[in-house]
Amino acid sequence: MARLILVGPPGSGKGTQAEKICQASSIAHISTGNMLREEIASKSELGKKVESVLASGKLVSDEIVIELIQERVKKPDCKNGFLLDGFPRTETQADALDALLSKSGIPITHVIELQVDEEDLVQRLLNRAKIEGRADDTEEVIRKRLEVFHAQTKPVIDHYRKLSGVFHSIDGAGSVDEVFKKIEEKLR
Ligand code: B4P
Repeated sequence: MARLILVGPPGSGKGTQAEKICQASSIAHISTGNMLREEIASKSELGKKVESVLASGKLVSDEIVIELIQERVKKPDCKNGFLLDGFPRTETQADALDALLSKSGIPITHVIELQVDEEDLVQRLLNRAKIEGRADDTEEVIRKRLEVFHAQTKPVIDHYRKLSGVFHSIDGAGSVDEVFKKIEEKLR
């Protein structure tokens, strides 16, 4: 049973690859970004609270995101395995995940890192802005998200890097299918 974490900077292809992986292996796709955007779209209390945070490129509080994950992994579709996309993003979130998984005796099987040149990341997200118009895909906010990634998420990835046999770093340049092929090889 696969339990994956997909890590990388904004625009590295996490959401894109997560959908392909989950479809191919019938595991649940857990994207904290999507969950937060759904809350915003439904105008829930939580959505109202986090809308300006997402639009600014900063991170939503650990407390909110950890609670979302704790509830989400209990759902029946996670029984066959799951892929975490965009979580954990801080050391506090990583500690909470460790505690949650060790309590349930279900260790992570793979951590996949996607590496992409920084200017390519900005270009990808600016291209997406033209198609989807996401509030956080302006150049100023994209740069802020990259800054937040380096300050808060990079240390989390460096922590997982030490897990030999579990951690795999993948070159995220190239077409979506080329990158997916490289991930599939690691998952085999
Ligand atoms: P996310 O939704 O996780 O946004 P993201 O990091 O930009 O990744 P996304 O999955 O959307 O993009 P992808 O790289 O696939 O987070 C958004 C916000 O939510 C955060 O800033 C934060 O405020 C909040 N949040 C989420 N999780 C949180 C947490 N745990 N704690 C606190 N706050 C949290 O794709 C980008 C673009 O590149 C797409 O247009 C795609 O088509 C393109 N692309 C992908 N692969 C490509 C390729 N190989 N070649 C060319 N283009 C490619």
